[in-house]
Amino acid sequence: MFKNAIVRRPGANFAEGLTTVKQDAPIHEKVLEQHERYCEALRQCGLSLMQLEADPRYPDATFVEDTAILAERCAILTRPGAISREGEVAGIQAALAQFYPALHAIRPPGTLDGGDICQAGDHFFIGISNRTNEDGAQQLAGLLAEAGYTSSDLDIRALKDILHLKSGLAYLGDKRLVVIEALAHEGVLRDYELVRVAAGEEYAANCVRVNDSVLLAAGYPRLEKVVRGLGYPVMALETSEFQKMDGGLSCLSLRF
Ligand code: CIR
Repeated sequence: MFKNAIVRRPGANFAEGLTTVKQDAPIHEKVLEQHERYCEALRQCGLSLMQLEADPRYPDATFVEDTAILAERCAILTRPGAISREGEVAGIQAALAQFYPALHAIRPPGTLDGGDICQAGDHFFIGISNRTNEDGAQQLAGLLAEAGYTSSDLDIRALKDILHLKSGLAYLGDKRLVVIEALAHEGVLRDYELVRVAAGEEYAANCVRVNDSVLLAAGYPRLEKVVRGLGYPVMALETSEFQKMDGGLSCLSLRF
């Protein structure tokens, strides 16, 4: 069960963040509205929210998930793989200090984005991507092992359509993973029940189980039906403006 979440308001320069999506720029009013709905959904799931102010130095800073790995038995500050995002970690460190007495950190030359880390109970999948390098993955595996967690790596560098591992993989609980077809054949996933995302709905794979509910991007009816059919209450949320910046639902909060 999660009790808390940290979010950061999107700044006025949100549209200046990194993106590979060739679409119109996000509309600021809609960004704020979608972010507010997201915060409301987390509250409805029973979480207490720490809402950090926008930080204009870092247009991507609303994607707080990338800055830390939070588990019951350990907390680790990351070292984001994009240089423009490195400075985001200091602000999160300050926010986390009141919740975690000890914070570990990924050190150079390691890089690691939280979006590449998928926790499945006591096991963690670590994506090696254009943001998370092998050194960062190894450091994380070591820190997790010290805290009694196991982990396995998944190399996603050849998958051009996803930025982070969690762009294509989510843990629903109950030994069940939501997965895009391109990852479904990975050996390390073989002990799990796989909920495969239909072609054309890949973006929705980045869903988030929060306590009893699943937050799902709105507009992906096939996955929504399957997840509801498995018995999870679904909260469908508009994400169009975050999608324009390569972001999804999980990136917008740190839940713990
Ligand atoms: C970036 O490229 O870093 C941001 N524009 C999007 C980060 C999305 N984060 C995530 O999937 N965890």
